[in-house]
This record gives sequence, structure tokens and C-alpha cells, in this order.
Amino acid sequence: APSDPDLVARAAAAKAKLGSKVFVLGHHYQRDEVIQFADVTGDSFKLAREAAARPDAEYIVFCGVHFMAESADILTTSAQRVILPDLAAGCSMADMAVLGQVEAAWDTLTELGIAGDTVPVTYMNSSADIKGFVGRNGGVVCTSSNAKRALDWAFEQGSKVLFLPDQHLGRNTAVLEMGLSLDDCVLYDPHKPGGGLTPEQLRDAKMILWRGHCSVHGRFTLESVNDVRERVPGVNVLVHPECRHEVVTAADYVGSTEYIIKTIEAAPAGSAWALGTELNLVRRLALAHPDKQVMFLDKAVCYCSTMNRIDLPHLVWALEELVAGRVANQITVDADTAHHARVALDQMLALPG
Ligand code: CIZ
Ligand code: SF4
Repeated sequence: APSDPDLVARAAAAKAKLGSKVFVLGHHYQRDEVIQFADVTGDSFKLAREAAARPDAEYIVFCGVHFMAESADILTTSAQRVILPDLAAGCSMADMAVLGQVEAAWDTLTELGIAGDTVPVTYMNSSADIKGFVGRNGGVVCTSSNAKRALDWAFEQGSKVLFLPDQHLGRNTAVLEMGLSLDDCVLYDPHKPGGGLTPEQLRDAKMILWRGHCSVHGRFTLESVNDVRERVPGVNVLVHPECRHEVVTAADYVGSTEYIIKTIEAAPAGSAWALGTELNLVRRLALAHPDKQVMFLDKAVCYCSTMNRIDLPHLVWALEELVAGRVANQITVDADTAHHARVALDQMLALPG
């Protein structure tokens, strides 16, 4: 639906009044009505770097989800304030790994005498607390673009990896990119004592995968892939590595959000693409490339509901508060957590290659 013209005018007026004091970041999964006011769009990693590259912007309005605003706060100067227009915009995957649970898992590994051989690796899509835990314990953060490089590095530091919080990214990278077998991976369930695993299973595993997943990408099934191949002969299936292992295995291409965008941009006219990723992004790509057939991998629609909480009314409210001299919905990470999370993020930035 087209955005309310009154709200569009208010957002534009507030942004004009704030001028270079405000910088608006828009994640690729955000609504069109929000994306039109973004100074830059990107995935979570690119947006965190964009925020860090704008030390003059007093206010960073982050149109995305909570863990992304935390990362921006960690990477920006202490004078800058990061604002999340709706505090309820969380991430169900990030919420699946809570610090107390991860500490309990680490205690289990310590009791078994294997924590010293285990390197924690966390996906960017995790809370600052989890990144801090990983930084304290000699690990690294990764994104969906550099997960293989992060795991290569981790396996040089130790013989095992504890991968948080996305089991699918961990399994897909280990099995499809690093030559590990499915038997090298075990699934640690934080809701079961000992993760629901025997000491032998934990001792033998190379990859201990946390039982987390993305509620959006986790919905695609092998059936969605088979269906679209039947409906659209010659279709290219391109999915995000947060999809289930059998979906990624059946797809033609797999990669991060930025990779998906570049692949569609470079695709020849007339080619057909079924995308296994968030629907706002798929719809924008389809509109931007009318010479190509770009479609959603599943028949049922699937937005990220928490991303979608950031709508134009919330953005207008956040901007108008700033115009009025009030900073609403600021996201801050405490100094100690931020320090250790930064260690794990810097380790990622220092990965070779
Ligand atoms: O699934 C997500 O939320 C992704 C891919 C986020 C990001 O930008 O890395
Ligand atoms: Fe989290 Fe998935 Fe939404 Fe990304 S798409 S913010 S991983 S729930």
C-alpha cells in the first residue's frame, strides 16, 4: 500500500530539520515506506560499518532489529546515540541464545574437560551479551558472508566449535563449505539438561550447533524447492544459508543478502529466480528487475514480523522526538559487554582473506 502522504511529509520535514545530525540506516528487510527515508541500505554488517563511518552523525536511527542497533552502538563513538524506532523489534533467532543458557553450556563443556579445545563462534544475529561471551572466551563473530573464514580460523585455534545461535548457518557452512560430515555436528538444545546430548556425543563432535534458527528462513522446505522447479521450468533457486540444510542442498545458489542482491543484478534478462529470503527484499528486487522473473520461493508470504514492526508511524515518531530535543528508544550496551563484544567483532575484521 502507498504510504500515508501526511506521514511522508512529516518524516521528510523532520529529517530536513535534523540535517546531518541524523543518519538513517535501513536494513534490506524493512518496509518500502521506511526504506524511502534510509540514507543507506544494507545487511546488518554493512549497516554497522556505515554507522561507524559516520562519526559526525549525532543520532543513528536504526531501521532494523535490536541486535543490529546494539552492534551499531558498539562500533560507534560514545558521543553518538543509536535509536531503534520500536523497541519491540527484536529477532527471534537472537532471542534463542540467552547468556545464562550459553554460560550453562560452557560449564558443561568445562566439566567434561573440553571447553579448552572449544572455540565459540557467534553469528552477527545475536545479542551483545552473546558477542561479549564469545569475545571473553577467545572466539569470533561471523556473518553469512564470512562464516567459512571464521570457522577456518576457529579450527586453527581449537579442535571444536560451539556455533551460536543459528544451527542452519553453522551446519550449512561446516558440511557444504568445509567438508565436515553431518555426523561431525551435534545439536545442543538449551532447554534440555546437558543440551540433550551424552558426554560422548559432546566429546566426539567437531561442531556443536546451538538449537536456534530464523523463523523466516527456516520456513522454506524441500517441498517449496521441488514445487517451484515444477511450476517454473529452468528456474534458478537462490537461498540464504539460514535456510534448512536440505533446502540449501537442493538449491542452485546459496549466499548472504548482499550476494543475493548482486546475483539478481548480474542475472541475464529473461532468467527466472526463486529467492529463499525475506519477502520485502524479494518484492523490491522483483520491482527493480522487471526484465527478469524474480519470485518468492514459497507460496505462502513470509515477512520478518519483527523487522516489519518498524513502520512509518514509528519512524516519524522517533524523528520528531529528536526534533523536539528528546532521544527516545536509545539502545545502549554497557561498557564491559561492549568491550568484549568489540574484541570478537575485531577478530572477525582481522580474519585473513
Ligand atoms: O536474516 C537476517 O536477519 C539477516 C540475513 C540479517 C543480516 O543482515 O545479516
Ligand atoms: Fe531475525 Fe530471521 Fe528476522 Fe533476520 S529475518 S531479524 S534472523 S527473525
